[in-house]
Amino acid sequence: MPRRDHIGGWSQGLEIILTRRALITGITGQDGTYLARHLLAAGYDVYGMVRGQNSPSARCGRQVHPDVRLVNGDLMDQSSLISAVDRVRPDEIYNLGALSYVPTSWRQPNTTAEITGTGVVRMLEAVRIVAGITSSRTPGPSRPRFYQASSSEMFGKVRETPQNELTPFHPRSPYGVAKVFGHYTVQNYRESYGMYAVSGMLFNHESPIRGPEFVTRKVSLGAAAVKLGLRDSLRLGNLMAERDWGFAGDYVRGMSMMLAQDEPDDYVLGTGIAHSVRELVELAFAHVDLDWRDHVVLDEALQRPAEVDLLCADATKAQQRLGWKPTVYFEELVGMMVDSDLRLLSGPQCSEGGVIRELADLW
Ligand code: NAP
Ligand code: G4F
Repeated sequence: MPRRDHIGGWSQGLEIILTRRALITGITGQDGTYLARHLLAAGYDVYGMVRGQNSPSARCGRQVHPDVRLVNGDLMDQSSLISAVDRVRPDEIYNLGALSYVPTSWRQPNTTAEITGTGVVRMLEAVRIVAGITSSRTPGPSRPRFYQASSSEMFGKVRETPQNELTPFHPRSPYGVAKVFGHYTVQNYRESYGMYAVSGMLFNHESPIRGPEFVTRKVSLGAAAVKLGLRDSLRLGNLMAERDWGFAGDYVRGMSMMLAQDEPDDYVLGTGIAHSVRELVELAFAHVDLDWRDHVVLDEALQRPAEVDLLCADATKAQQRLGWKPTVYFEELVGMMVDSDLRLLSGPQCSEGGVIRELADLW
């Protein structure tokens, strides 16, 4: 049943009843895909921003949901963002676009700062300018709601465990630094302009469509590839690092819950349970009846210049105020990912060799 509502403010109070409209940056990514599905099922008109001919995902042929309408825009380019927001006039904006792979951020720190950090200012400015929000702290009739994809990477070298909304930041990578900048920018626009802008401080969340460079997917693909005899080994870096891994489908539900509150605020989302990379590998290989020690090769080159040793969420605030809680935990998640990759690597795509070749380059 489509959810219908008064148009948030773009109509300047006209009593027109319209379907709510969401604009998602990062629509081609994991979270963009899950969020689009979630909002479409809730009856939203969903618009996704794509980088047009510059999009690596478009070149790789990643599909966006057919019911999502596409608009062009690049977080590096202010004018394109103003045009996109002006064209869509969204009630809700989800800024998920980022250079999100942590190791790349050391190789491209300036680009990371531009996309993952300053990109947040550009999106907020686009919304502010198109909505006609001035320096007055009294919000006008036009009050679109803005979600920023903040990250547990901001906690970095953690000052306490578990981490909550008040835990101090100590980012360990150019990516983490850029996310801290974006996070404080959202807070500042809320305080300066009365904008409805929130940050979700999300811990690692994964799925069968997670990018193959991230460790969970690298391991699920690796275990499936070894089981099917497509490879003998998997090269990995630091097995001691611990993360709080949850399921992406649960986290996009949390994003939408944050924008449904009367007042804007920031929330941590995570399962509250940390596991090591070693446990991840052990579980994934055991799932296909293999012993990881026969196949995993440690590679010094995959160690990071500065590591985040342990992340573990305290999501009490989200549980109490939003009523959010995860439905999928580590063991089920890993099994789901390995099973999906067994199907993927056994399927026709793989006889073409495309997926495996792409992975061989990454590994
Ligand atoms: P992802 O799969 O890496 O997707 C990143 C998206 O950003 C892609 O759609 C990419 O588009 C887009 N993008 C990159 N550069 C852009 C630019 N210049 N302009 C516009 N879009 C651009 O990331 P994800 O896992 O879905 O994560 C979504 C967001 O949540 C990111 O901001 C990430 O940093 C943050 N986050 C993720 C996690 C997690 O565990 N997944 C946890 C905390 C926070 P192309 O297809 O054009 O490259
Ligand atoms: O899967 P990862 O690359 O994720 P990381 O660095 O935690 O970042 C992800 O989660 C963040 C939220 O905390 C997001 F903000 C960010 O955008 C991204 O989605 O690495 C996880 C851990 C690291 O400690 C890494 O050193 O796995 C360790 N690891 C060990 N071997 C490896 C590998 N990581 C990767 N990617 N590849 C390896 O071979």
